[in-house]
Amino acid sequence: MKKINQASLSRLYGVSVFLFVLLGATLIQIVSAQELTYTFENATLSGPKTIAVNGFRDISFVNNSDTELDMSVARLHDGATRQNYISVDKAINDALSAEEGDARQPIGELISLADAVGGVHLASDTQGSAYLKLEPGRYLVTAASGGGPGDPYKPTYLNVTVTEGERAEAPTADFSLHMVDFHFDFPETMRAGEQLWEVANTGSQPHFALIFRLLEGKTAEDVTAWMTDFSGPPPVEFEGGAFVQGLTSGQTYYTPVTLMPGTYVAVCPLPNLATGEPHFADGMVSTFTVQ
Ligand SMILES: [Cu+2]
Repeated sequence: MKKINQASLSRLYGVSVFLFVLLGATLIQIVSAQELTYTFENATLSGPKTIAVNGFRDISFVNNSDTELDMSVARLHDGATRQNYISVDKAINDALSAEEGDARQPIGELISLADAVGGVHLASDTQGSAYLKLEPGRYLVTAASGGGPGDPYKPTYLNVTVTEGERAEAPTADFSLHMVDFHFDFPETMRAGEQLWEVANTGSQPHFALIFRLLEGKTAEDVTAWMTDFSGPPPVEFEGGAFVQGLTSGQTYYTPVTLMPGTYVAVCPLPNLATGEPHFADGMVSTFTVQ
């Protein structure tokens, strides 16, 4: 039997320390490589296709294009396919941009296929972030431009799988917004500057919020009248507004929002699944002051 002397022992020890350090460095790299960024560039959406996490994760979204973009995330239900989701997503946007379109049926189908868990709305060549709740399952990230009247909806989709990973806790929010059927619970006065909002859809229908700064002398009624056909000059200032992404029932996400002093109005224009009337006609319109 070969005799192990002091020198070979210490060499062995040196090698194991080296391997241990190398392993540690690799593990640290894997963990920090889980910085999640989805980028839309050259008509292509790219980003991590597998994520190991369970809970609220901070996700960055980058729009390296010359158009406004919605980047959103949906969790597919068991049995729902990418193709099901894509055709329903197209049907909703076709209906929303048509003159007399009725998006109620495809919205109902979407609810049965997937949970809308949040996202960001980005101007051209900008980036943003949001904390989204990710649990093991199959997801689709969508980057979409257009969608209004005379502006074709152009979506790009990316399949993402979330596997069981470290439990991620929710961040601490500065403000909590609840969207219900059919109301927003904004206080009368909000603080100017950047805040992290927790947004929860505690209603039964999908909701989102367009948040506009009112032009001097304009009212919420002017906004809802303008939004029925978008004719005439807008009663709002687009700069300094905010966009709360669509969430299906029971979903919560966290979004940074920066408001400047002024009077704001929040509206949800999605159709009431029972009547077809916009949610703002049923009361989903709030005015608040930012100072
Ligand atoms: Cu709504």
